[in-house]
Amino acid sequence: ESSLMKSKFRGCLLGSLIGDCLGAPFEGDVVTAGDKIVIQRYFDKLQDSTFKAPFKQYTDDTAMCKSVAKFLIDKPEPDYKFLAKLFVTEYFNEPKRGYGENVIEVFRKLKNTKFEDVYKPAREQFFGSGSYGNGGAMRIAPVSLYFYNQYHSMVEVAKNVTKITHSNILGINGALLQCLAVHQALLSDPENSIDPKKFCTELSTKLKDIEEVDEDNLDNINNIYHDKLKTVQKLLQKEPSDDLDEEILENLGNGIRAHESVPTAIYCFLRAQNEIPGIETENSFRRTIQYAITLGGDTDTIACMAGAIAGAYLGEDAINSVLAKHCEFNKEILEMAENLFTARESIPIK
Ligand code: F2R
Ligand code: MG
Ligand code: MG
Ligand code: MG
Repeated sequence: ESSLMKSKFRGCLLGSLIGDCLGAPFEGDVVTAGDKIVIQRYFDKLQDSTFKAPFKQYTDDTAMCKSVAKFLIDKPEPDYKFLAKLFVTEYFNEPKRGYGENVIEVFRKLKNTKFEDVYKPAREQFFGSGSYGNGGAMRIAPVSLYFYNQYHSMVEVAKNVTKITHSNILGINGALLQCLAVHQALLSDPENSIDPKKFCTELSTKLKDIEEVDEDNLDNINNIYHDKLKTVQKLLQKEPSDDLDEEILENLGNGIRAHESVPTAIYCFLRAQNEIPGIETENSFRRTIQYAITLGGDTDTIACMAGAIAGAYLGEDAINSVLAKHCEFNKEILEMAENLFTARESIPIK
C-alpha cells in the first residue's frame, strides 16, 4: 500500500511538471485541426529514445509548486510567511518564467512591506476584488499529497496557501476544487476504472462543504463550479469530435481564469480515460496531457493540472520515462515528491 502511495506522490508531481513543460510552448495558441497532428508528432518525437533536444523549460506553474512543496517539507507547522518568502525569492531569482501579469505586483508588495501581512497584498489586487487567475490552483497539488489522510488540515492549508496571491472567491474555490480532484485521484485504485459521474458528483459535494461563499451571490457566482461540474458530466456523454471541442471551449473554457481552466483540466483527465480520435497512444497519462494541449489557450496550466490528477491516479509507472526526461527539473521534482512522502511521517497528529 505504501509503495503504491509513494509512486502516486511521484506520479502526481512528475505529471504536473510534464504538463507544464510540454504545454508551455503552446500557451496562448488557438489550436486548429491541423495543429492536432503537429501535437501528435511532437509527442511521438519526444517519446522516441533517439530524439535529442534541449530541455523543455518549466514555467511559473512549477516554480510556485516547488515553493509549496518546500514549505511543507521544511516546516512541520505551516509557516505562511516562510512560503511567501519562498514565492518572492523564486520570482526575483528567475522573473522570466512566464508569471501572471498582475501577481508580480503581489511579490513586489510582499517584499517592500517585509512580509508584514502576507495576505494583504493579494487582497488589494484588482481594486480590492482579488485575483481569480488559476495561479492558486496550478500549484496546489503538494497540499493534496502531504495531507492526504488529514482532510481538514488539507482544506485549511490549501485556502491559506492560495490566499497569499489569490483572494477572489473564484480563485480560492478553483484551487480547492483542484486540490480535491488530486486528492480524490490519489485515493482511487488505478486497477479500477474511474466512474466520471461519481468522480464529479463527489467533487461537487465535497466542494459545497468547504468552499468560500459570497453573500451577494452576484451573477450566481456561488454556483459556477457546481454548474461547470455538471457540464463536465454532460459533455463526457457526447462522442468526441471537433464540434465537441468547440462546445468544450464555449462551456468550460481554456483561459487563465480559474473557473475557465480547473473544470477543463478535470474534464481532460476524465475524457482521457477512453480513447480520443486523433490522439494515438495506448497510454492514458499521455492522452490526458496531449488532449489538454490540443484544446489550446492556457495549455501549460491546464495540462499541468490535468497531469497532476492523472499522475496521482496512475502513479509514476504509467508515465513514459523518455517523455519525462525531456523536462527540465525532472529528477529534482521526483526528489521533492520523495521528500514530501517522507516528511509527512513527522506531521503532528491533530
Ligand atoms: N501569464 C501567463 N501567461 C500569459 C503570458 C505568458 C508569458 N508572459 C509570455 O509572454 O509567454 N501564464 C501564467 O499565468 C497564469 C496564472 O496566473 P496567476 O498567477 O493567477 O496571475 P494573476 O496575474 O493574478 O492573474 C492572471 C490574469 O487573470 C486576470 N484576472 C485575474 N483576476 C482578475 C480580476 N479580479 N479582474 C480582472 N481580471 C482578473 C488578469 O488578466 C490577470 O493578469 C497561468 O496560466 C500561468 O501559466
Ligand atoms: Mg505558466
Ligand atoms: Mg494573482
Ligand atoms: Mg499558463
